[in-house]
This record gives sequence, C-alpha cells and structure tokens, in this order.
Amino acid sequence: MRITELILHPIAISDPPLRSSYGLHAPFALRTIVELKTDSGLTGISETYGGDGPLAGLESVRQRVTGMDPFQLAGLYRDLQEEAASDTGAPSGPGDRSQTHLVPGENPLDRHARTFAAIEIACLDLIGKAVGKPVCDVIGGRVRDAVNFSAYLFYKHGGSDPWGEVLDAEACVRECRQMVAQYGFREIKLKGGVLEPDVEIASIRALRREFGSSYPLRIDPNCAWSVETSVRVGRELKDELSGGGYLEDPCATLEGMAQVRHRLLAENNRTPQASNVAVTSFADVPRARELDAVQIVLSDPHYWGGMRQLQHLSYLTGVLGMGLSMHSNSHLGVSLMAMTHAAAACPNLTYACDTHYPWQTAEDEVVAGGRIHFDHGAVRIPDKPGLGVDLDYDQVARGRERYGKIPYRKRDDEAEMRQRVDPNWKRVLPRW
Ligand code: GKR
Ligand code: MG
Repeated sequence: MRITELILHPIAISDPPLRSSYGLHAPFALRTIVELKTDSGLTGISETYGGDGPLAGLESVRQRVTGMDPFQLAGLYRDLQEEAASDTGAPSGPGDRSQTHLVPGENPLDRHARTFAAIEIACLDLIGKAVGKPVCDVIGGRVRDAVNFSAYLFYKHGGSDPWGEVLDAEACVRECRQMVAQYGFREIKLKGGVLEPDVEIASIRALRREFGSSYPLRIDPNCAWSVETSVRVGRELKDELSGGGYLEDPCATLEGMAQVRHRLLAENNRTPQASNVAVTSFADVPRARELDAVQIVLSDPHYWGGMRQLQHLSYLTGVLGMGLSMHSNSHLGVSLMAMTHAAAACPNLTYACDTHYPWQTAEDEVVAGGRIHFDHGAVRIPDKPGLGVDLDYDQVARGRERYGKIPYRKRDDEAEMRQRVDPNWKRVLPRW
C-alpha cells in the first residue's frame, strides 16, 4: 500500500466564550482534518490543530509522505526529529519548551511532533483498515474497551450556547449538573485562573458538596497563581482534591511547582500535581521527577508525537512511578476517537481524560452519523477497523467554508479578551 495523496481540510468550528488564564476563546476554533488516500483505495483520516502554522507544517511533509508506505512510520519520525534538531540546535532539550507563555498547542517547538502525530494517526487508521482491526489493537492491544473522560468545566460569558454565563460557584455547579446529566462523567475538572482564587476555592467546594467524594476533582489555573497562592489553594482544598483529584499547573515552571509540592508535603498534604504546561516533551519528564514537581503527566497524542509516542510516555511515567492523564483542546469526533484509542492502549493512564467535546456541537461535527456517544462518561472502542469513524464530506465542506469566512488564522485568547471583554487586559503571571 502506498500513499498517493495528502488532503488537508482547514475548518472552523463554533466555540463558546470560554475563559482561562490565557484569555477568552474566539467564536470559532480552528482545526485541520487530514486525509491520506492510497493506491489500495483505502483512506486514512486524522484531526489536528488548525490555522496557518499547523497547515504549513503539514504542507512541508507533502512530498515526503506522497509515495510512502503507511506502515513505515519510524523513518518519517526520524526525518522530522532531525529537522527539529537543526531548527533548535538540540533534539528535545528541556528549558525553553515550557508552554507558560503560549496557548498549549501553539508552541512552535512542538511543530514537528504535531505534524508527525497528524500523519501517524491517519496512517494508523489506514493500517487498521488494511488489517481489519481497531487502531488500539494495531498498536499493541487495548487494556480497556471504553475510556473514561472528565466533565471539563469552564467559567464563561453568556452567549448563543445552552450553558449560559458561569462566573461564580453556583453557576459552576449548574454547568456541571448539566454536563454530567448529558454525558454521565464521573470525574470533574475546573479550568481556573480566571476569578479570584477564593471564588475558585468556593466553586470546588460547592462541586464537592453537590457531587460527593466519589467524583474526583481537579483544578487547572494554567500557572495564574504564585507559589504562595498555590500553597494556600492546595491547603484549603486538601480534602476536595484528595481521592483521585489533582492540582494542575498551579504556578509557572517546574521549580515553582516543586516548591509548592515540598511546602504541601511538609504539612502532610500529598495532593498530586499534574502538568501540560511545564512538561511538554520527553526531556522534561526526568527533571519533573527529580524535583518531584509533577506527579502526573498530561499526555495528548496531538502534541506528544502521536499514539505510539504516548505509549512510550506511558511506559516512561510507569518506570518513574509517575501517573498519566490526558490533556485536550477544542476538538471534534475524529480527535476524540484518536484520544480514545491511544488511552485504551496505555496501561497506566488511569485518570479520566480531559475533553472539550461537550463545548462543540452537532452542527459542526465532521464524523459521518454525527456526534460520538458517551456511555456513563466513557467512549467505547467501536467494533470497526481503524479509528472506527468516517468523514461526512458535506460537514467538512461546511467547516471549510466557515474557515474561509473568518479573519484569523491563529488562536489568540489574549487579543480576543481585549476585543470583547476588557481593552486593557493582559496575561499577567502570576495574576494572584
Ligand atoms: O481551552 O482554554 C482552553 C484550555 O486552557 C486549553 O487551551 C488548555 O490546553 O485544556 C488546557 C489545559 O491546560 O489543560
Ligand atoms: Mg492543563
């Protein structure tokens, strides 16, 4: 089997006015749908980041991929690693890779890993279709038939969406009730770093009161807090974040998170810390472990270099005695299925994965047959070869048309915040 054509579909999907320490989500999120046509008549698909940067990365491998055997992925990985090394002077050195000042997924240093991931996932879809097996069984076999996801809560402004304005603890509980009723999630994540820490503490407490201790809770302010504030929040939420919850990227840098960890440990508070900001590449993991800054690494097949790299990460974190969970960004069903297959084949990924899926709608879904179904908060591995989903080409065309109409080609939450909420807004770290 040989790849005969790489087709890229840049699309725009509506996104509610969600807040984070980065700013505000724009009315449309950008994604790219990738298709690989082959001489066997099979087509492989994947979904990745959108906009000019990711498209340019994919364009740059067009020639390399055309004519390639989709089973031969290691050679492509090596070529992109070599390019990354000549770009940065170091293959994957730690230090400047932190995403503290960048929206996750926008880190230019991850460019090659993201490009490889998008091609790898489409190739694995092809391989699965060629051998008649689901992708998770092609990459070594599943350890679970269904993957749990968490209710990913955001503070938000009101808009033309069914969630309303969420800017206090009470609204946060209402949002969570709505999401849990619709999807059946059993773990809860709150995107913090938006309101005064005391309001966010009150939100977590209110969620605990409403849902009880069988729903593990995590809070992620994307580095908005100082070490001092992080310690205070960790202290005040000691009970609420115990039993399977965690404190995610409370402050910037591994060194900062290490201080938080050691100060909490000194108070006999073992709340684990997770990261997708300070730990974004394999080279960061040993340092995070050495400092005991991060106990749970947040994987994501889109920027860690695909599904097989995620399995390596699963192995590495297992060896180092660290936990593994999964990060997400605004996405549709093709990404959701890639995340599900990857998580199903990572033995120590024991936390419910993040997903932004509830924030997207059926009108934008590009998967044939419509939205992916959640059963008690979990997505089942379909009994179909490959990723188990096909494209609805009318929907892809709709997404492309929207992409053509919007003026921006890069996610910029800070600019959006200035344009729609506060003309003087700046991302200040730490804010509190
Ligand atoms: O969608 O605003 C957002 C999130 O803040 C996202 O960009 C992050 O990547 O989900 C994220 C996280 O830091 O966990
Ligand atoms: Mg995070």
